[in-house]
Amino acid sequence: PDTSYLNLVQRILETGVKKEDRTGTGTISIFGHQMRFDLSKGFPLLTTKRVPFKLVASELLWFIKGDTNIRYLLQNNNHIWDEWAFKKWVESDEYQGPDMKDFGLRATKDEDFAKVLEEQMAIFNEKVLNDDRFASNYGDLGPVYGKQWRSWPTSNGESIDQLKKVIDQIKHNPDSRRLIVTAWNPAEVDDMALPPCHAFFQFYVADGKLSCQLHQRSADVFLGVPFNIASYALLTHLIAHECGLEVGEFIHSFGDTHIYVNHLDQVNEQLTREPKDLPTLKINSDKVSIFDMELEDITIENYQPHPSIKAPIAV
Ligand code: THF
Repeated sequence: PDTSYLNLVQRILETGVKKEDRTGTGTISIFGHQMRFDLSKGFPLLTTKRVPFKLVASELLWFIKGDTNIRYLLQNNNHIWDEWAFKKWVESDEYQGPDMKDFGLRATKDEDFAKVLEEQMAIFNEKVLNDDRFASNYGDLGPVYGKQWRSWPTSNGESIDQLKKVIDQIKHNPDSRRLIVTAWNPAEVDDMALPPCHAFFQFYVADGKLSCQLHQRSADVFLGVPFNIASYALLTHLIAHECGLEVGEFIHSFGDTHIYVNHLDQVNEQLTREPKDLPTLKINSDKVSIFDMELEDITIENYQPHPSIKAPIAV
């Protein structure tokens, strides 16, 4: 069940190199890795710590909608993108509050500052939720995943709905070797709050089964990767459901694969835990199109993981 994930963690601890990074936190890193998950054998949600599946699902539905504004996430009590919107806000001319330079790193080292940050983020979130003008100016992360998946801009002013097209191709041209969606748009990377980490994915249909392979350029193995595995497994299930296919494999390929140095106690704790049976995914069979799916249509059953393990996110 969690074995391939725990093997990845082990491999980084044993062979990784110490490497500084953009966030100033420091990582242990390897370059290049691949994991395979047979989706017919259970849903790959880690069992050696609790992964909040509702947050995975609401983030994926947000991508599928083509949304790039965190307001939808906040409405669903999902805070995994808050820091990146907040960063754009505190770097803007309109922000007049206390100095927030390097807030992510400072909050892990200074408790008083962490309180001030928490207050400022609460004020920010409240405004994104309730003030339309503020939300459209500062709740938006720029042309991130949702925009590239659903409306990649072309040079003649039109746009390409990559997700709709790929589903259409899976239905009508399943042997195609071009079943691709890319979020990595070189022309727009500089306008994004964060350039895409899970950047490029491809589908494959054989024996009535749908498989998906992702290339992830940068992977935060403790906090991000458990979400990323579950997110693409869910996407593969949803598309297979719409196309009348069974699920095959999810293949997760990585570039810079790292453990932040302030997650080392957490991964060592996790390595001592015995994996449990995988849960199963249930999709509301009254709905067909992934574009009609809502949070309550997607549920996870028989999930009895070990307790969650907290860790600070690097910004
Ligand atoms: N930045 C970094 N440093 N790591 C990432 O994994 C990451 N992402 C997204 C964007 N930037 C990133 C955001 N995804 C959590 C999980 C996924 C995230 C961001 C944060 C997280 O903190 N998870 C907690 C639970 C959080 C909660 O309950 O609110 C956990 O314990 O799993 C990767 O795409």
